[in-house]
Amino acid sequence: MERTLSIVKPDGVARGLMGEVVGRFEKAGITIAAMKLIHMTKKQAQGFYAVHKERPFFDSLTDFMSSGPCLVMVLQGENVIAKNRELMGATNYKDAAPGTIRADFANDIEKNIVHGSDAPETAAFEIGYFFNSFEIAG
Ligand code: 3AN
Repeated sequence: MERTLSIVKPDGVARGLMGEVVGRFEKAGITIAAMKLIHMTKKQAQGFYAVHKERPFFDSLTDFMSSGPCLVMVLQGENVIAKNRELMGATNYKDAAPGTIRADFANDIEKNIVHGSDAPETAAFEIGYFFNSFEIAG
């Protein structure tokens, strides 16, 4: 059993894609153990993406992530970190496999609809960034 953090980013929420993304998780048999809408400040977005602070896109990315509400979720299940990343598709929508969320909906490398943790350590940090233990069911 594994947990991962999923985010429907501000572009996905604004475009009405929350239901679409949640539906894909449900159809894939992934358990949603927690979910809430949040609107991050710039500082909170900088803290979340601290691993990317030296990257040239950090300022723009944290502006974007604090520009509107995000749907943050804890997903749970066997191998769920990899499963979620498979459903999301590659970071660059141009490289994303057909049928993935990013291939179907993204048209920008930064505003790419969803985020998913990439390893158990990052999942633990990212889940703890948004949720306390009482907010996670299951
Ligand atoms: P992923 O979200 O697929 O794990 P990361 O962790 O490499 O990708 O990047 C975090 C986020 O930073 C991406 N989801 C995307 O929004 C943004 N990003 C990544 N690479 C670029 C880039 N070359 N230009 C602009 N934004 C980028």
